[in-house]
Amino acid sequence: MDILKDLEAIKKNFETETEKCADMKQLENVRTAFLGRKGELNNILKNISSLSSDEKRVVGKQANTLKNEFTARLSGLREELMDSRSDAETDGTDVTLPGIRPHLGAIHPLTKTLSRINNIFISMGFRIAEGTEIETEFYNFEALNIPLDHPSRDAFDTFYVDEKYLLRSHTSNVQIHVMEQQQPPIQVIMPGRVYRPDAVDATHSFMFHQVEGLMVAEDISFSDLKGVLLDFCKSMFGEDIKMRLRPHFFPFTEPSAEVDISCIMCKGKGCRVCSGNGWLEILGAGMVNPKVFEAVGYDTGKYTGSAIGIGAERIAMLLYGIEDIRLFYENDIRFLGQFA
Ligand code: 2NL
Repeated sequence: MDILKDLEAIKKNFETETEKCADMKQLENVRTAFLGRKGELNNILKNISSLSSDEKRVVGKQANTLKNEFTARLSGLREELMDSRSDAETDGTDVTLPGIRPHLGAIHPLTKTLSRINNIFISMGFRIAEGTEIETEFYNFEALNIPLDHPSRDAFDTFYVDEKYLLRSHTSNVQIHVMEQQQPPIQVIMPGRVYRPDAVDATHSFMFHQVEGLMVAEDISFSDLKGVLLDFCKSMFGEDIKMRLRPHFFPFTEPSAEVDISCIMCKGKGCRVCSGNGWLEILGAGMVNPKVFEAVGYDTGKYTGSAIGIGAERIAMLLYGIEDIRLFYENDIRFLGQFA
């Protein structure tokens, strides 16, 4: 039967052609030439109708066997070619290697703390005010009842840019500008950098961040201040925190207090963090000294106010258990990476 000889020839031909296959493109050409719709095998089967049914069975069977053989051979060849693909074809890239993780950044612990502080006050109705870090002596000292000859000025006397300007030692300068520009009621916070002539050690820095708060209206009382402080402490450190006020002196407030919370580590029992006494000092506050209102031209018979000064680094150190303030500013990736 001629047709079986033809099939035999096709098989030989297929073997020769596959032997010569060196890449995927040639392999694809061989596949279409032999197995494609217009390929060699289909060509044979086209003429099958002229055969007797016995012959049809034999030829059909043989053609099917070849089709399976060819398919198996081609897929084997495909695997071989994949494995031996040259660097030129693959671009020298080993796509099976694990990927390189991108380096993800994170928010600085101090920035996180500042946003939390800001958000707590915003939730109580405070607005944020900002000012400049370079300021005149009037806004940084005189308006805040810290006259040139007053001994408390020493603690704040800071870096002078020239005769007239200096780096602010608190963000209170912003409050003065706000009060000059608008009448009460006022409810603002001022976050920002401040500078003090402190020797640098684990808990002191010549630059740190403050959030000051100011409330002024016709009948602001000390209990209003206490309510705001307690709300802040609980939002920051947890509902079961305890708070106490100790009398203190600030030139810009009278009376003034330092605010302590029950130790967040030992819950007041006494430990290394609270030096054994169960309390942690976290901020200062008081009723605005009428001298400050006089400096901005407010009617001291009509208005009272309260003010708060928070050191952001102090809060962040307590929250995250950071024992050296200098770590905030050194940009050491081993430190910063711990807050990702
Ligand atoms: C602290 C204490 C404080 C203020 C800041 C203030 C501002 C105006 C009027 C009155 Cl305009 N007071 N600020 C009041 C009490 C304490 O800071 O230890 N800060 C780190």
